[in-house]
Amino acid sequence: QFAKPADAVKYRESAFKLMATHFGRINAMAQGKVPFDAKAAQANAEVLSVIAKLPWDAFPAGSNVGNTEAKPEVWSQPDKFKSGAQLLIDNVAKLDTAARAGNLDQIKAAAGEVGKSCKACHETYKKD
Ligand code: ASC
Repeated sequence: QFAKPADAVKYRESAFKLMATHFGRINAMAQGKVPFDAKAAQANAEVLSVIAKLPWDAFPAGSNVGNTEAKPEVWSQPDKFKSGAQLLIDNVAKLDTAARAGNLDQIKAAAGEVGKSCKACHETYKKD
């Protein structure tokens, strides 16, 4: 799928970067830092739902290379890593549902859970 291990690193970093961008826009509304815009929340959640599925196939064996921020635990605890990824995907789906409904209270709750999913994996699988 990737010609070189470094291509996988670049791909997953790009996906995480986009995830942070689109989640950040929703989270700013959820946290009251910018005014709630239902249409923008919905558009960003739709994109986020797709992006949240992308990074996980970009951790092939042998791609713990270069200046990757991934810890070796990604490859030594693959089942736990996968279930953490799935939890994020599920929580993002709930955020998408809340955003489609245009319900800010639901968006706040769901965004909180998404943030927790990000953080939980970072603690184990990402270098600081
Ligand atoms: C974000 C972002 C993360 C997570 C994390 C949650 O918006 O860029 O990496 O949330 O900070 O704790």
